[in-house]
Amino acid sequence: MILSARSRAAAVLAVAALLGPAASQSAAQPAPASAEAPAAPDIPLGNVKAHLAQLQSIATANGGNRAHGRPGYLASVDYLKAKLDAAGFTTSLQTFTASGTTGYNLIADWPGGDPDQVLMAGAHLDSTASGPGVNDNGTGSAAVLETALAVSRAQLTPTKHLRFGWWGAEELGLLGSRAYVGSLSAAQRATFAGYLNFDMIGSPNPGYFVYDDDPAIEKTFKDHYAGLGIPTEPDTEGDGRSDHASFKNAGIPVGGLFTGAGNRKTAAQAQKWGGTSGQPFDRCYHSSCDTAANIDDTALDRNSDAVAHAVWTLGTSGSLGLPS
Ligand code: DPN
Ligand code: CA
Ligand code: ZN
Repeated sequence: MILSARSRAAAVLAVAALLGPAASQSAAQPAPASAEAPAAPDIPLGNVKAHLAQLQSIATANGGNRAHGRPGYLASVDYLKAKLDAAGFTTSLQTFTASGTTGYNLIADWPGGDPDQVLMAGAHLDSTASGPGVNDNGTGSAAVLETALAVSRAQLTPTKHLRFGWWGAEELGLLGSRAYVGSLSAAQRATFAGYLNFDMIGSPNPGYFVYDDDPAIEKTFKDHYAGLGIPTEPDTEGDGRSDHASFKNAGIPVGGLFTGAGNRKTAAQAQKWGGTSGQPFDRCYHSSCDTAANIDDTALDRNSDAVAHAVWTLGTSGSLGLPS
């Protein structure tokens, strides 16, 4: 039987009540290490939006964008790195060259976990040169950051080794993630249990798309949404078009979430998700109006919680696969 942490606590109390005071002390002992995973936290939307406000300010102060090779990109890296360093992560900057300019990936490792089972969550941090890129991809970047900070707040002791990554130059063709995966030896690649990608997860006319890729990862997201009564669809618009492709090409299991880009929401999708049929999921995709106003808060909140759910569920399960 699978119980949530809350219902497990209730069950322990109920058993203790039946057995009386003598038994209640042993029933309250800490659960053995083999017990089910700890429940994921509810990621505070306000924290995620505060990161988006900072990324918007960085773009505004740097010519309106956070693109590869522009000052707004490195300022974005600096903002995230300071938060992660303060939270106890081991961070590193990986450099690569793209379009004759230095690019940067930010990598943050949470100490502990099995080094031969790495679970990585990532997002591209660069915008296009056309705008601030708050939905694409401030949202994925902020949700992954806030999940990492939640790991620190919980002082999580996962079974897997947790790594978080923010990629440069995705908008030039997945170049940062390709450089990262290319820098790994075959032995290092073999340590990856999975890579979770988040690119555009707060689109203003949102859909709820789950990458139809590694079945165990996909199931983790779909079960989460099914439990909330929110219908999902496989991602057809974004398939292979973001940084997960770099990992998949190396044989690493991948999954992720997406709320839609330039494609238009159908009538059937508007029926199940609300919003406006016949209009793009993100009418500001790759344009100057992809600002802090270009966000659906409910989608961003739900997807941020789903990021944390997947990191907790997959990161604290006992094997390469899912808990049964
Ligand atoms: N690759 C994304 C971009 O940054 O433009 C667009 C995209 C993201 C498409 C996710 C599909 C899925
Ligand atoms: Ca939340
Ligand atoms: Zn993107």
